[in-house]
Amino acid sequence: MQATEVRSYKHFINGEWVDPLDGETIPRNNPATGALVAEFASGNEEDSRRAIAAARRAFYEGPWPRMTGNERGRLLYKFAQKMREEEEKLAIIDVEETGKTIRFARDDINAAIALVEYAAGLASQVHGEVYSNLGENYNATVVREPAGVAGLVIPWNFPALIFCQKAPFALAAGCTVVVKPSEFTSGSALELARMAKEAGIPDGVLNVVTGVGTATGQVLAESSDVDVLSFTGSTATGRRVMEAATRNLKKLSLELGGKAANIVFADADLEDALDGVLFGIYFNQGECCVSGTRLLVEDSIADEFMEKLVERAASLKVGDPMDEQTDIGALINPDHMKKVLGFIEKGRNQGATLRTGGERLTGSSYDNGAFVAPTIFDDVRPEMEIFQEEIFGPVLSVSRFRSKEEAIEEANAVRYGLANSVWTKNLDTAMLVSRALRSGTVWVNCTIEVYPQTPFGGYKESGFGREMGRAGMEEFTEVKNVLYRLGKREPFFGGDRGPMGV
Ligand code: TXE
Repeated sequence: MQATEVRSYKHFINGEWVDPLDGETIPRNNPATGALVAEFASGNEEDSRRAIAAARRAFYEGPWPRMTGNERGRLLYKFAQKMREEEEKLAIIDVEETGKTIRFARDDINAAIALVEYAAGLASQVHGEVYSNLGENYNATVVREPAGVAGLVIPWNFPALIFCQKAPFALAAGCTVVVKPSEFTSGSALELARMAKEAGIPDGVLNVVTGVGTATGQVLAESSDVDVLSFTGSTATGRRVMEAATRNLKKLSLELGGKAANIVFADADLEDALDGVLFGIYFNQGECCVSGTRLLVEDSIADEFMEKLVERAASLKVGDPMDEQTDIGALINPDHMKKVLGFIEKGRNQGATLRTGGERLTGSSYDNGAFVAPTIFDDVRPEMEIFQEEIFGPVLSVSRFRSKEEAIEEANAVRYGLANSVWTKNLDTAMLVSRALRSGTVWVNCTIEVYPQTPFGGYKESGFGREMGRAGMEEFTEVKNVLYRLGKREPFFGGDRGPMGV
């Protein structure tokens, strides 16, 4: 099933492949087979500083921030075309390094390309405001400027996709960037950097430094030469990043954990809801920040709904991620699998009812991989850990509700607020519930659908700041007000002009 030989990468700094200063590498084994698939440079703090210095130089001295928006957009389009030419390669790299299925990896790459294309269009649309109503002697131009050097820290669950939720938006704004991908899944980020260079994006504009987060990523958060940091990862690491970012009070956006609920009302199209709930939890092995890890189902239909759900979950095909028919691939690594199995154990011990799954899959085709059976717990109460904590695996926690108010209260009874989904055909219910949900995204009669145009981010401990859409690009800008005084200044002392000029 391995499509390529072992890939060996260095850092990508200032348009060149650069050896890590320590000469150390990080091996990556395919989590589905255990086979070695890649080796990444194990960067240290100084490697990170070199990448930041290259981005800083490219920002102060290079052409990128000085180009017209159209010119930047044209190069981003070329970058998207390069990605299209190598989309299968990118998909296979993400499969081999994450354990996700090829079917979904292809979707990821398609979506990633669409993000670059959208950001290319945005590049020519960055604009500000002019106030010409401040009296005849004044003109205020409120401009959006590139924020400077952007540090982008990427997790392992959607390596190419999350890269493209951030990098092209920062580039469209005119920033130069240093990307720190996950140490487990750095391959596609490095290939993307190469493609960006081939597309004509100038050296130093897009740098990738690899290694463990506590060395390379931490320096991006701390460095006074990084002006804006966009981080996606766990809430615990997000807290550390936020503390480190106080060093130069950099602009920060954090996309952290989630505990999304699918809320199914009795008046929903139950076939659609069933499909959405299954997709919501088992897509990408449940390793999404927006995975529908909780199901809140209206009591009057719960028994029947659960019966069908359990049957459908048990029939999903778990296994070889390169098999086009596979529904659920491998978890990212054995340690993470242990963590997921630990949550399953807690669910059992805390009194939830295990309806299906609940174990690691074993047997010849599974033994070398991190495969967990699609799992469903019924009778889950808000005080249980499986209701509250981000499991990041194929584990669904089901609770029942009797009224809209109860559904809203339970959906909001977690510290996260990234996304939720509502399934109902009643317009009043749809609007009322979606307004009351404390999350950055609410899907109504759909789930985990993300478009380049629409902003994405969290409430509560899911973080702050937005990715994608115009708001996602604006995260990488600073707003500057330039006030022009025309003609002769009226004296302040000795005149009758107030300090505010109004
Ligand atoms: O995440 P980390 P991990 C959740 C999920 C998962 C848990 C742990 O629940 O089980 O996080 O995963 C870099 N300064 N999510 O340990 O540590 C790190 O190298 C700067 C949710 O992999 O948050 C990687 O590139 N950077 C999430 C990135 O941060 C640091 C997706 C994320 O790693 C750093 C993935 C530091 N001190 C996991 N330490 C989502 N929101 O989608 C690490 N990193």
